[in-house]
Amino acid sequence: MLIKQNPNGLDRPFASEITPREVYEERRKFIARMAAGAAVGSALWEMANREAFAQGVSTQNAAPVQKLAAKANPAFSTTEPQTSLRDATHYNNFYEFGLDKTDPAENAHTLRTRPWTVAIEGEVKKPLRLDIDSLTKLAPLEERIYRLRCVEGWSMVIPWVGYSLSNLIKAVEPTGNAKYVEFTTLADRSQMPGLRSGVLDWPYVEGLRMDEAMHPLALLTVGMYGQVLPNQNGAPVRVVVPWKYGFKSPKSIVRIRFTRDQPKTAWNVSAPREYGFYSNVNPKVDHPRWSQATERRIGEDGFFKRKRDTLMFNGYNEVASLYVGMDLKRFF
Ligand SMILES: Nc1nc2c(c(=O)[nH]1)N[C@H]1C(S)=C(S)[C@@H](COP(=O)(O)O)O[C@H]1N2
Ligand SMILES: [Mo]
Repeated sequence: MLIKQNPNGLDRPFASEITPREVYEERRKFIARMAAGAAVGSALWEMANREAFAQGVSTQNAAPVQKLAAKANPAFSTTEPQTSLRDATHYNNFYEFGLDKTDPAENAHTLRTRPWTVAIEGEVKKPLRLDIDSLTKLAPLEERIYRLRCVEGWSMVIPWVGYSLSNLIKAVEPTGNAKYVEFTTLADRSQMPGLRSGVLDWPYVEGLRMDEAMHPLALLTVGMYGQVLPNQNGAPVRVVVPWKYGFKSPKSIVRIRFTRDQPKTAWNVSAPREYGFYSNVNPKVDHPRWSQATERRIGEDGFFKRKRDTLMFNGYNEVASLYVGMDLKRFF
């Protein structure tokens, strides 16, 4: 998120050279603290691994892989080659587990995804508190292969599992005052070592305008690659909004609130000049510190591989009607 693209034109950025100083310092503090806890942590981790071995499950992740059946939805899917599961689960942004791309895969095993309750409240006639199983069963699960583009200038193609967020919205019957939807994600220091970093005001909050949230492409997501979501990808429930930058897809959601006023979103609060409320993918509106015209597809990063052109709305032109008459340079 805060990492600038490599100014020397090579594909791979060198974090120490290009990371803003405050982030770099936060990261060093974080690493130092992690190292201090490592002696205890690694002993525990080894015990957990031994237990996992005994039970015959993967040692990569504390949780065994759980399959999740879903019907393919080709009408909502790209036919572009998919990013490998390995890349999609080892190159992540989930700052609650650290600032480096490999931190979530290493650290997110401490996230407890059960029991898990999501509160749906605010300007609604029928507020709901749903446990993760009821939430998963609220509508038939679909597999949708979406492009997701990070504001940092890389993208992936991932087969997500979930259903249109609109199903959940209709179930709670929003009042006429509901103009926006706010998503609040888990912020628990006992599970999330990254909360010690002051890089964002926790909890991580995101938001959408009602018509954006109602758009059928907006996906309430509980799985990927035919499995329940791995912790580092936002278990047990996240939202994926494929026409917006990746940070508009909040992970590990605990509250969905309907509001009259535009929600205060974490990235917008931290750097309002850099991250707007809308944050639609737009190759013509550069980030103040780098161009947004092109992107690197994860997995295609060879020395000779050309970058791809970034597409307006990440190629999801069907959402253009939501923004008719809006100056997208102003509402970035
Ligand atoms: N709670 C939470 N959600 C988050 C983030 C985060 O740091 N915390 N990072 C965002 C960013 S910047 C991106 S690009 C995507 C990355 O999703 P992925 O790791 O599943 O590809 O998650 C988004 N959702
Ligand atoms: Mo991102």
